[in-house]
Amino acid sequence: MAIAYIGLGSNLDDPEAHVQAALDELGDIPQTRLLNKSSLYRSAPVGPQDQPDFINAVAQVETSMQADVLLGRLLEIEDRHGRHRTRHWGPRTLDLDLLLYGNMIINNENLTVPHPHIALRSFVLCPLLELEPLIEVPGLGPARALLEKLDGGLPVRI
Ligand code: ROI
Repeated sequence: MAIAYIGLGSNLDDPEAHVQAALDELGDIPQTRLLNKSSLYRSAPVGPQDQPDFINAVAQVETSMQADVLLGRLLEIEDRHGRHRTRHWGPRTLDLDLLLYGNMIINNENLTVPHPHIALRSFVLCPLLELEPLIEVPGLGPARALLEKLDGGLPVRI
Protein backbone atom coordinates (compact mmCIF):
# COMPACT_ATOMS: atom_id res chain seq x y z
CA MET A 1 0.00 0.00 0.00
CA ALA A 2 1.17 3.51 -0.76
CA ILE A 3 -0.22 6.94 -0.03
CA ALA A 4 -0.25 9.00 -3.22
CA TYR A 5 -1.15 12.60 -3.96
CA ILE A 6 -2.84 13.61 -7.20
CA GLY A 7 -3.04 17.17 -8.50
CA LEU A 8 -6.13 18.24 -10.44
CA GLY A 9 -6.43 21.27 -12.70
CA SER A 10 -8.93 22.65 -15.20
CA ASN A 11 -9.56 25.94 -16.98
CA LEU A 12 -12.17 25.10 -19.62
CA ASP A 13 -15.89 24.24 -19.81
CA ASP A 14 -16.95 24.77 -16.18
CA PRO A 15 -13.62 23.98 -14.50
CA GLU A 16 -15.12 23.58 -11.02
CA ALA A 17 -17.46 20.86 -12.28
CA HIS A 18 -14.60 19.01 -14.01
CA VAL A 19 -12.48 19.06 -10.86
CA GLN A 20 -15.36 18.03 -8.57
CA ALA A 21 -16.35 15.17 -10.89
CA ALA A 22 -12.76 14.00 -11.23
CA LEU A 23 -12.35 13.95 -7.44
CA ASP A 24 -15.31 11.56 -7.29
CA GLU A 25 -13.91 9.44 -10.12
CA LEU A 26 -10.62 9.00 -8.27
CA GLY A 27 -12.68 7.15 -5.66
CA ASP A 28 -13.75 4.63 -8.32
CA ILE A 29 -10.23 3.55 -9.32
CA PRO A 30 -9.70 -0.13 -8.44
CA GLN A 31 -7.43 -1.02 -5.52
CA THR A 32 -7.54 2.63 -4.54
CA ARG A 33 -9.33 4.53 -1.79
CA LEU A 34 -9.87 8.27 -1.73
CA LEU A 35 -8.69 9.36 1.72
CA ASN A 36 -9.00 13.13 1.53
CA LYS A 37 -9.49 16.01 -0.87
CA SER A 38 -8.43 19.63 -0.57
CA SER A 39 -10.56 22.69 -1.12
CA LEU A 40 -10.71 24.06 -4.65
CA TYR A 41 -8.35 26.94 -5.46
CA ARG A 42 -8.42 29.54 -8.20
CA SER A 43 -5.22 30.97 -9.72
CA ALA A 44 -3.92 32.86 -12.71
CA PRO A 45 -2.37 30.60 -15.35
CA VAL A 46 1.28 29.72 -15.01
CA GLY A 47 2.73 29.81 -18.52
CA PRO A 48 0.83 31.45 -21.38
CA GLN A 49 -1.38 34.21 -19.93
CA ASP A 50 -3.95 34.30 -22.75
CA GLN A 51 -6.10 31.59 -21.20
CA PRO A 52 -8.68 31.48 -18.38
CA ASP A 53 -7.79 31.19 -14.69
CA PHE A 54 -7.38 27.64 -13.38
CA ILE A 55 -9.21 25.70 -10.71
CA ASN A 56 -6.89 23.34 -8.84
CA ALA A 57 -7.14 20.80 -6.03
CA VAL A 58 -5.17 17.91 -4.58
CA ALA A 59 -6.45 14.46 -3.58
CA GLN A 60 -4.86 11.99 -1.18
CA VAL A 61 -5.40 8.31 -2.03
CA GLU A 62 -4.29 4.97 -0.64
CA THR A 63 -3.52 2.49 -3.37
CA SER A 64 -2.05 -0.94 -3.93
CA MET A 65 -1.48 -0.14 -7.63
CA GLN A 66 2.01 0.50 -8.86
CA ALA A 67 2.63 4.11 -9.77
CA ASP A 68 2.72 3.50 -13.54
CA VAL A 69 -0.59 1.59 -13.43
CA LEU A 70 -2.20 4.34 -11.39
CA LEU A 71 -0.93 6.89 -13.91
CA GLY A 72 -2.67 4.91 -16.66
CA ARG A 73 -5.96 5.22 -14.76
CA LEU A 74 -5.44 8.97 -14.40
CA LEU A 75 -4.91 9.31 -18.15
CA GLU A 76 -8.19 7.42 -18.74
CA ILE A 77 -10.06 9.87 -16.51
CA GLU A 78 -8.48 12.80 -18.37
CA ASP A 79 -9.58 11.27 -21.68
CA ARG A 80 -13.16 10.86 -20.44
CA HIS A 81 -13.19 14.58 -19.69
CA GLY A 82 -12.32 15.28 -23.30
CA ARG A 83 -8.76 16.36 -22.77
CA HIS A 84 -7.03 17.01 -26.06
CA ARG A 85 -3.32 17.58 -26.01
CA THR A 86 -2.94 20.48 -28.35
CA ARG A 87 -0.94 23.51 -27.35
CA HIS A 88 1.94 23.07 -24.92
CA TRP A 89 0.93 24.61 -21.59
CA GLY A 90 -2.38 25.59 -23.16
CA PRO A 91 -5.89 25.41 -21.68
CA ARG A 92 -7.30 22.05 -20.66
CA THR A 93 -10.57 20.55 -19.46
CA LEU A 94 -8.78 18.29 -16.99
CA ASP A 95 -5.19 17.69 -16.02
CA LEU A 96 -4.33 14.97 -13.48
CA ASP A 97 -0.77 14.76 -12.19
CA LEU A 98 0.69 12.07 -9.98
CA LEU A 99 2.49 14.40 -7.57
CA LEU A 100 3.82 12.01 -4.94
CA TYR A 101 3.78 8.23 -4.52
CA GLY A 102 4.80 7.27 -0.99
CA ASN A 103 8.35 8.43 -0.49
CA MET A 104 9.46 7.07 -3.85
CA ILE A 105 11.58 8.86 -6.40
CA ILE A 106 10.75 7.58 -9.89
CA ASN A 107 12.38 8.63 -13.13
CA ASN A 108 11.50 6.76 -16.29
CA GLU A 109 10.31 7.65 -19.77
CA ASN A 110 6.63 7.71 -18.69
CA LEU A 111 6.76 9.06 -15.20
CA THR A 112 8.68 11.45 -12.98
CA VAL A 113 7.75 11.43 -9.28
CA PRO A 114 7.82 13.75 -7.38
CA HIS A 115 6.21 15.76 -10.17
CA PRO A 116 9.01 17.77 -11.81
CA HIS A 117 7.42 21.20 -11.26
CA ILE A 118 6.03 20.64 -7.77
CA ALA A 119 8.53 22.95 -6.07
CA LEU A 120 7.64 25.88 -8.35
CA ARG A 121 3.86 25.74 -8.25
CA SER A 122 1.94 27.34 -5.42
CA PHE A 123 -1.28 26.00 -6.97
CA VAL A 124 0.00 22.51 -6.10
CA LEU A 125 1.80 23.25 -2.82
CA CYS A 126 -1.10 25.16 -1.19
CA PRO A 127 -3.72 22.41 -1.53
CA LEU A 128 -1.10 19.77 -0.65
CA LEU A 129 -0.24 21.65 2.55
CA GLU A 130 -3.92 22.03 3.38
CA LEU A 131 -4.13 18.21 3.48
CA GLU A 132 -0.77 17.55 5.14
CA PRO A 133 0.88 20.62 6.72
CA LEU A 134 4.12 18.81 7.55
CA ILE A 135 4.52 16.86 4.32
CA GLU A 136 8.00 16.44 2.85
CA VAL A 137 8.72 16.12 -0.84
CA PRO A 138 11.25 13.30 -1.37
CA GLY A 139 14.57 14.80 -2.39
CA LEU A 140 13.39 18.39 -1.85
CA GLY A 141 12.36 18.71 1.80
CA PRO A 142 9.33 20.19 3.54
CA ALA A 143 6.64 21.45 1.17
CA ARG A 144 6.11 24.44 3.51
CA ALA A 145 9.71 25.59 2.91
CA LEU A 146 9.30 25.18 -0.87
CA LEU A 147 6.20 27.38 -0.79
CA GLU A 148 7.94 30.04 1.31
CA LYS A 149 10.71 30.30 -1.30
CA LEU A 150 8.25 31.17 -4.07
CA ASP A 151 7.35 34.72 -4.87
CA GLY A 152 4.24 35.63 -6.73
CA GLY A 153 0.61 35.35 -5.81
CA LEU A 154 -0.99 32.51 -3.93
CA PRO A 155 -4.01 30.65 -5.25
CA VAL A 156 -7.30 31.73 -3.71
CA ARG A 157 -9.26 29.09 -1.81
CA ILE A 158 -12.85 29.01 -3.05
N1 ROI B 1 -1.56 27.27 -14.17
C1 ROI B 1 -2.34 27.14 -13.07
N2 ROI B 1 -2.57 28.21 -12.29
N3 ROI B 1 -2.89 25.93 -12.73
C2 ROI B 1 -2.67 24.81 -13.49
O1 ROI B 1 -3.18 23.73 -13.16
C3 ROI B 1 -1.85 24.92 -14.63
N4 ROI B 1 -1.58 23.84 -15.41
C4 ROI B 1 -0.80 23.93 -16.48
C5 ROI B 1 -0.18 25.21 -16.92
C6 ROI B 1 -0.67 25.54 -18.32
C7 ROI B 1 1.33 25.03 -16.91
N5 ROI B 1 -0.52 26.32 -16.05
C8 ROI B 1 -1.31 26.18 -14.95
O2 ROI B 1 -0.58 22.83 -17.18
